[in-house]
Amino acid sequence: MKNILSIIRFIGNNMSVNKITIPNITLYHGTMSPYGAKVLTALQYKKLPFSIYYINPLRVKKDLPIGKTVPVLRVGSEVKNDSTPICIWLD
Ligand SMILES: N[C@@H](CCC(=O)N[C@@H](CS)C(=O)NCC(=O)O)C(=O)O
Repeated sequence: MKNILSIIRFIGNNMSVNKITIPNITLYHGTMSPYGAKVLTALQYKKLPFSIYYINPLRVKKDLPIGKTVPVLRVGSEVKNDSTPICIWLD
């Protein structure tokens, strides 16, 4: 089941329709983070293909591409943090 989901996610992350390429979307999330859950919900609501990178709570600042808190969202080469601006960005 996990393999099927990763194949679907891979296809979703790499497919292009009529020359419009869907960028790779990665959510940097913490398992217990309500703010991360908010962005996760927004991604699911928008039916966007995305991957999740679970941040080790002991390495938050080291593992995040920007900022000091989760969530962080990468869309292609753009990266944003703070859940509310991220949700507005997705909208
Ligand atoms: N205003 C931020 C708050 C994010 C936040 O506080 N995240 C917590 C986890 S729920 C965090 O990353 N804390 C890291 C730390 O304290 O080292 C947002 O809405 O994204």
